[in-house]
Order: sequence, then C-alpha cells, then structure tokens
Amino acid sequence: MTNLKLICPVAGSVVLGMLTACQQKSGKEAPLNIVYIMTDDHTAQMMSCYDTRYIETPNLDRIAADGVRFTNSFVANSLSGPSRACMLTGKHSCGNRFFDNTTCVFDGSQQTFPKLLRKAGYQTALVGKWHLESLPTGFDYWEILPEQGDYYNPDFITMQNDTIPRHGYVTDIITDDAIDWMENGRDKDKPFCLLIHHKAIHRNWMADTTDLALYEDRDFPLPETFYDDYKGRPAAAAQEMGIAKDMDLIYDLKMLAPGKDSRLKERYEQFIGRMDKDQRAAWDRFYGPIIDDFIRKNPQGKELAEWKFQRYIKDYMKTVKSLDDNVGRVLDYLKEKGMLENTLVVYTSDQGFYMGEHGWFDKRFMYEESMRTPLIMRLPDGFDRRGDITELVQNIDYAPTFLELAGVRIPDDIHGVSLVPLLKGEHPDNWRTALYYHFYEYPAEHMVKRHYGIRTDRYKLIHFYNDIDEWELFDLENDPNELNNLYGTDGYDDITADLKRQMLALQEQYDDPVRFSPDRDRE
Ligand code: SGN
Ligand code: CA
Repeated sequence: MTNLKLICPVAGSVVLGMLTACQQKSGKEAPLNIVYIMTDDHTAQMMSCYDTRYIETPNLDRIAADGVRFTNSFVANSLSGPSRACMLTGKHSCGNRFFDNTTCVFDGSQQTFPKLLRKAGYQTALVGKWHLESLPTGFDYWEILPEQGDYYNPDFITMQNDTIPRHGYVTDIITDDAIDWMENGRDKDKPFCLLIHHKAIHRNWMADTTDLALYEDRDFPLPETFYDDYKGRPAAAAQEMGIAKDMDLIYDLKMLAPGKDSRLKERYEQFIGRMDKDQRAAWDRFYGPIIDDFIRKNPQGKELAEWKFQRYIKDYMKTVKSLDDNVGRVLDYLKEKGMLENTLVVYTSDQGFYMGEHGWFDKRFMYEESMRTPLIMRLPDGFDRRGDITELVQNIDYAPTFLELAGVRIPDDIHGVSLVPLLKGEHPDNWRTALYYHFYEYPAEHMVKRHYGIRTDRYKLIHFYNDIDEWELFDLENDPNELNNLYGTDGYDDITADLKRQMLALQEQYDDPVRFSPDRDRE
C-alpha cells in the first residue's frame, strides 16, 4: 500500500520529514508522484476508451486499462480559465472568483493544491496552457503559453518572465519540456506533482504536419442531433456556435484561397504565418487540393453543413493523434524509469466539447457534451481498483484527491471531495447525489447565456438568466440528448420543486451569491 495517508496521517509542512522517516521505517514505501495531464477541449466522444465511433487513442486507453475510467465526470463551469481555477482551488467559480475568460484575473495569492503540496515537501511544476492571466504561483518550475498559445513555433513565458520563441509543434514541445523537467529539472529526493497542460485540441484544430493525411479516407456519421431545431429551448437557439452558421471556412476549416474572405481570415494568416518554410509547404501540399475540390464543388445548404462537419471532425482527430502519441511518450518515460509503480497519472480535459451534437462546436452549455469531461487515471501500486467508476464527480474534486494522496490535510473551505475512497474501490453511502454548475461568460463570443443548474443521476434543471429568464428540465434517462424541455409540463411539478430545493441548498453550501430565489419563483 503506497497511500501515504495510511502510512503518515499528518498534515502541512511536517509531511516531507515524516515521509522520509516513514520511508526509512518501512524500507519500501515511496511517496506518490502525480502526473496530471490536461488537454483543452478534448471531449470523451473523441477517445476510444469512451467512444469507438471515431478515433483510436491507444495511449490514452493504456491509462484507463491500467486504472479507472470515470463515466460520470463533469466540470463546474465549462470554459478554460474558470475550469482551471476550479481544479487548482477545488472550489466552484464563486469560491475562487475566476468566473470567465474575458474579465477575470486569477488571484494567485489564494490557496491552491500545488501550494499545499509544495508546503508538504513536493516539487511542483507546470508546463503548457495556463490561461489565468496572472503568472503561476505555487510551482517550483513553470513554463506557460501566453493566453491560448500557438500550434506552430509557439512562444512560451518563462519563470524569468521572458517570452521565448520555440521551434516545432506545440504538443511535442510541451511534452519534451515535461519529460526534461522530470529527468533533469527536479530534485529527485522529493516526490513531485507535474501538470502537463496542453493547448491541443483547442480551436482552430491545427494538426502536426506529420498527421495531416490521416482519416481522409473515412466519412463519419453525423450525430443524431446535428439538425436540432432548439424547440422549447430559446437559450440554445440564441447561441453562435453552429457548425453551419458560425464555423469559419478559412479560420476553422483552412479554406484560404485567392479572392476568398472571412471575418477571421487575418487571424488564420497570422497562425500560418508562424510556420517555417517546410511546415508551410507541407501544410499547403495537404490543404491545396482540398481547397481546389471545395471551390469546384461549391457545396451549399445542407451539403455545405455536412461538408463542414466532415472537415471539422477530421482536423480535430488529426490534432488528437499527436496528443495521444505524446501521452504515450510520457507513459513510456515513466515506465522506463520504473516510476509507474508510484505515480498516479491523471488524464482529463478542461471541459467537453460538441462534435456536431445540436449542430455545434465549442462548449459552455450545461448540456451533457460540454458539462462532461473525460477523466481516466492510471493507478499506482496498492490501488487495485479497475474498470469504471460511475459516481458523480467534478473537477473541484481533483485538488482534494491529490492532497489526500500526498497525505496532506484537506482544508475545510474546499468545495470538492477526495476521490481516493473511489480509487480504493469503496462506494461511500453518503457520496453526493447532485452536481452544481454555473456559467457566467455572457455577453461574449458564442453568445451562450448565463446559467446555473443542478444535475442528478436522472434529471437536469437549468436556469438561464441575465437578459433572459428561462428554465429547462430534462429527464436524462428518457431523453439523453436533452431535446425535450419538460419544465412546466404536466406531472413534473414535484420533481421540479425538489430539484430547486436541492439546487438552492448547493448554492447556499457553496455560498454562490447569484442564486435561485424561491420568493420570486412564487410570484
Ligand atoms: C477562443 C475561441 C473560442 C473559444 C474560446 C474559449 N475563439 O476565444 O471559440 O470558445 O477561445 O475557449 S478563437 O477565434 O480565438 O479561436 S477556452 O477553451 O479557452 O475557454
Ligand atoms: Ca477549453
């Protein structure tokens, strides 16, 4: 058993001393390392350990095969910055005060799990996407992308606050740096927690030139809800993230041709302008014939919508390929160094994503595809649990999980719950039965209205507010695609009242000042 809490049930800064003492005493126990890999916008539909309709991800599947797959894993606010703030603090957005990507700066003086681990003697490092505006705190080493970063020849901000241009493809570079830190950068006498946080697979899905030719011989099935008409769901109708109406032919789908223009053309030209001669030549060699064919066929209407879907899903999958390969490199490194036995490897994303469901790309909504996020863990020795964990879990749970694994006391103000009992095969009777969600970024890109809500195993209740006042209720068992809004329909009054009561209890528990008002509801 390598669970330190069982060996050394002590807290705070004394832990490392105790670890060493414990290690010496038992002669074999080594503190657990944590390698926490997170990608951007990687949705479970695009991992073969979750969904076999599309891509093969053999390396990600290795993580699940040697550990566990969470089948009910969700975020608290489906957007990058907020999601990262939730996972660092273990608190909902109202607790960490990072509500949206556009107006917030993360207060780096607040409590985070890397800080607590570091205080307990861990070496902590972060490489890749950060997206929290202020510079990272709580890490012995960090190197981050500015904002969203670039796919090709990206700049990195270093601990000296220099911006350094790097040559190559972003997923390779982040992985190189992460492995280099494990090999050469850390104090090998200490346990470590390494955050490898990728830019991939964020919009506009620019694959490595080595992967461009993949998946071109296949046509992928349209999701069942591709032609959703949003009946009874005005907030869903108001979004600007439709593949047919909003996805940009040049920026998103790379159809740059003389005489063609688009709103985001200049942005795309900046991205490809970063490429060196060889990268650019390979890019043009691949997209050139597709552009010619597109111009010749000149698809319109439904045909154009479906053509866009096929291009989108293929570019996305090619970008996943490099990610999967690079996760394989990290696993191979850990194996080669004999470190897999005492390292927890976590793989997740900052949120889920729409792959054409409801006709969309992007995320933000509390609907299933974007509230869900993949979560798989390769477990170290001593944790025999395998297969699926079905309990409701959320990204606020990672911080307390890592703390418990490191033997650090979980502070009382953390909203999340440690997943360690689940990893040990327990099914605690008092596990949560409902999740709270709150999305704030509106008005903003993609125009998804502000909303909060509650999700239980069976039902989801959402309140869209701000410049709209609309409720939605879904029965996830009978309507997994969330097409039929039951709010206010006959026979659902008691269920709705009960969900509202539970939701208010969560809003009070998490101290969310923007909350449901039962008094107004009765008016
Ligand atoms: C960018 C994208 C959006 C995306 C946000 C947030 N536009 O602004 O499509 O929703 O990031 O994504 S782009 O024109 O810049 O590509 S997040 O994952 O970082 O929250
Ligand atoms: Ca994201």
